[in-house]
Amino acid sequence: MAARSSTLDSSLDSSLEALDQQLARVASASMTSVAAAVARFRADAAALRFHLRERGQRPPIIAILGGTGTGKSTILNRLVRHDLCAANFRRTFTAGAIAVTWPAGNVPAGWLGVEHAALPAAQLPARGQIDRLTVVEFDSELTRFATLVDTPDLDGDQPTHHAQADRTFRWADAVVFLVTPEKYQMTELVPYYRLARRYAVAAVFVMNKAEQQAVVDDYQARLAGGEGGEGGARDGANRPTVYAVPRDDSSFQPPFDADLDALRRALSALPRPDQQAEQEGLKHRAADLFDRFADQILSPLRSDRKEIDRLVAMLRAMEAPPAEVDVNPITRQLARRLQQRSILYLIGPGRMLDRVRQVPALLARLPRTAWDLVMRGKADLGGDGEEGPPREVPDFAAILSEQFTVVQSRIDDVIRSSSAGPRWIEQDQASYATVKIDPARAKAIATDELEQLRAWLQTKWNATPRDTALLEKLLQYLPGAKQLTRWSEAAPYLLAVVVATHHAFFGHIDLMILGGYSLVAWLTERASNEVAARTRQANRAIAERFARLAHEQIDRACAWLEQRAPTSEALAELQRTAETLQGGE
Ligand SMILES: Nc1nc2c(ncn2[C@@H]2O[C@H](COP(=O)(O)OP(=O)(O)OP(=O)(O)O)[C@@H](O)[C@H]2O)c(=O)[nH]1
Ligand SMILES: [Mg+2]
Repeated sequence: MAARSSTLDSSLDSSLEALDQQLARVASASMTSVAAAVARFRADAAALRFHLRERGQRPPIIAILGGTGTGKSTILNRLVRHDLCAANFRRTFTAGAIAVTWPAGNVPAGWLGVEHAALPAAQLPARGQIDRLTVVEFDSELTRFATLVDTPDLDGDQPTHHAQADRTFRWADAVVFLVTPEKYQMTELVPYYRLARRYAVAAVFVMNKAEQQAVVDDYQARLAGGEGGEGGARDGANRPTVYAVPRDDSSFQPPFDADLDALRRALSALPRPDQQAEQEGLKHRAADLFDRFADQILSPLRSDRKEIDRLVAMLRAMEAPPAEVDVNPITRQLARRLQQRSILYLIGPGRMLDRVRQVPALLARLPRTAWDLVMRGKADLGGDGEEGPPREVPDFAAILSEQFTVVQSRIDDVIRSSSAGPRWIEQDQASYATVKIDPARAKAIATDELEQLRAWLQTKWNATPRDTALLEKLLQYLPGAKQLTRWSEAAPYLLAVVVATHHAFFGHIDLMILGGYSLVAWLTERASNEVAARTRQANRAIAERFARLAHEQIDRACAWLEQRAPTSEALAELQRTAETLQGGE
């Protein structure tokens, strides 16, 4: 067995270890499309690493594989002449691998890559548990020379059972394939016949519940690669022995060299495949692992990565200003949106002047009215008939939050309209939901900035001395407004602005913070650079904060996308490591 420590084996072993660690590092749980393939690869790689290790004097571990109800548990009990495994007419009964061994140390620690659980005698017979190895310590003439493993069925409607049985196959040193006259043609076993040959795993064929030799012979012929073309365990001339165990109520007697006693003897003295065949088998396992790695892990992750890079670029482009223009497209859209909204309330320059002419009547009620408006948010504007029913005021907070939702749905559209996006979302809905920032944060930007502007205006309002000269200036644009001068002490130009801000001035024209048609701009250009500057500042602050929030939202979407596959560098590294698996080919 010196070959077990050959350079090939140790380099394979370190390749597998490196690949396993890399996979553990880069293939996070969020890469749901390959999660199953990764888990399976890592499990099979662990099995191969087990086979690369020196077996020493340990008896072979023999897995009993077959369809449900073929009698795997029953046969094991008959082989050791004791009811250790629970047999049941109910189908797909055994739920996890059960190792019957003597002494317990003959099942190496870590075998099967699952937790081991020793079953006390009081809890027999064993039924097994998913993802766990039940270990039954039992001394018998057979267990001194072989460890037997009962497995769940390979063909029931329980996929988890199949997975448990498949894993046992990967870890076993030898296999007993158990069929019945009803089931010996089942296709589920065929790939395992092939793999057992390919991996140089000793295979023993048994027909349970046999009633006539002809059926046993037919099974043997199939195995030999005759009709049915099942890949054959041996060539036609050299047919494998098929052991037969008669159905309980049958009078059929199998030949003495192929009955239950013969099977027990054969399993007690199972020859190991020769060294060269064993080495070939290991190489084949490595090659199959590599192929599976390339097809089921690397290649899907590569195409996912490509898609991620494309989508991230699209999302980034949403906020990248075109060359030479220093405007974030997202805020530009917001500005346009606010303007469109506000435009509903715009009455055009001509109409505006008409309204201005009505101002004296309105201002006659100032500053009381204005103060009420500013401080309490409402006031009786009096029925001068012209106002009609008060129109709805643009709700800037709502517009910002809506516009933010627009940004979010544009992001969502980019992801969903991609080829992989819907699959990623479907597979990880919970995490996708956490990507979205609460639009209330956009709302808060408007509320906050307008509040700051209002507070600033109010401070100015309260400031002394009142700037009567400026009001005069303002009022000179208002035909017939001279009479207003007597209000000037209490109503500086700021009042006009504040009143405009609070819809009292021109009906319900709002302060159009953003957009070109700004009432504030109209007033302030003529009245106060200071107010204009402060208003523009609020304007900028809203745009900047909105852009930052949108950027954060895009960042989060990109980060979520990035988690769907490793980076290109990590994939290249995985590929390089995986290729070393082929070293022995
Ligand atoms: N008549 C008869 N019944 C048998 C024979 N061998 C097994 N059985 C019965 O077939 C049923 C299934 O046997 P099990 O040993 O539980 O079969 P299994 O392959 O372990 O089934 P799963 O654990 O579901 O995969 C049980 O009711 C057994 O008693 C036999 O040789 N003759
Ligand atoms: Mg069973």
